Amino acid sequence: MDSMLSEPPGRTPLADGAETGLKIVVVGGFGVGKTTLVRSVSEIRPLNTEEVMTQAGVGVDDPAGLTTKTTTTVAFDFGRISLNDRMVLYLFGAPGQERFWFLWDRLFSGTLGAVVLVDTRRMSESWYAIDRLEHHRTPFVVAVNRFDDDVSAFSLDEIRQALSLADHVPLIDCDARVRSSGKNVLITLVDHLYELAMARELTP
Ligand SMILES: Nc1nc2c(ncn2[C@@H]2O[C@H](COP(=O)(O)OP(=O)(O)OP(=O)(O)O)[C@@H](O)[C@H]2O)c(=O)[nH]1
Ligand SMILES: [Mg+2]
Repeated sequence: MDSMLSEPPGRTPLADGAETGLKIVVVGGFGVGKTTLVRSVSEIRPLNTEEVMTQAGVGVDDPAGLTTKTTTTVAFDFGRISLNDRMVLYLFGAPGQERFWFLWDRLFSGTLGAVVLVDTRRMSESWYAIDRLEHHRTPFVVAVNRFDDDVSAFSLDEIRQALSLADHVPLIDCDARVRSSGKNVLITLVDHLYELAMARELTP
């Protein structure tokens, strides 16, 4: 994570009035920036289970052109962010590599909503995440993590089509390294969850 771009996590205590805790998962393919997002928004020192990728992983860990990536998540990331005095999100970042995908279904248990992170250079990496969330009927938003060396410049409409996303699924740009941008993704998800809850209430 680029420390210039996000504030270091402090030891913010949980607000006394915090009464609503929501479990949120951050999913997506290998190296799309899930750990980076959890780290940049978390107000506590995040738990990361990063392991260095070594020669032993050649042919198994596919960095797919991610030349600066040296570690990978082998279990999950955990962080916390208070959206306001009452609402706290508990963030779980999933491991991106296929050999750890068996952990996802457990991670989804009790989850209220999810963020699917997408790297437009490797969009197909996100299909599995979307498929699993739809299977679990977990509401989600899709956030496009724009990398500096990404020259593809796909528009959000093109990305929506490529991922076959329904119109009601929120799709936004973000920079996973920037706290305010990550927070905006989470607020978009909470707004979406709220709208879905309201629509359910209005349905006779
Ligand atoms: N330039 C740029 N680099 C980024 C961005 N987001 C993440 N990175 C870098 O990309 C690499 C991958 O980020 P991670 O957060 O480890 O990705 P991940 O999705 O958790 O990866 P796995 O857990 O291994 O699947 C790291 O070196 C980050 O510093 C971004 O928006 N722009
Ligand atoms: Mg990770």
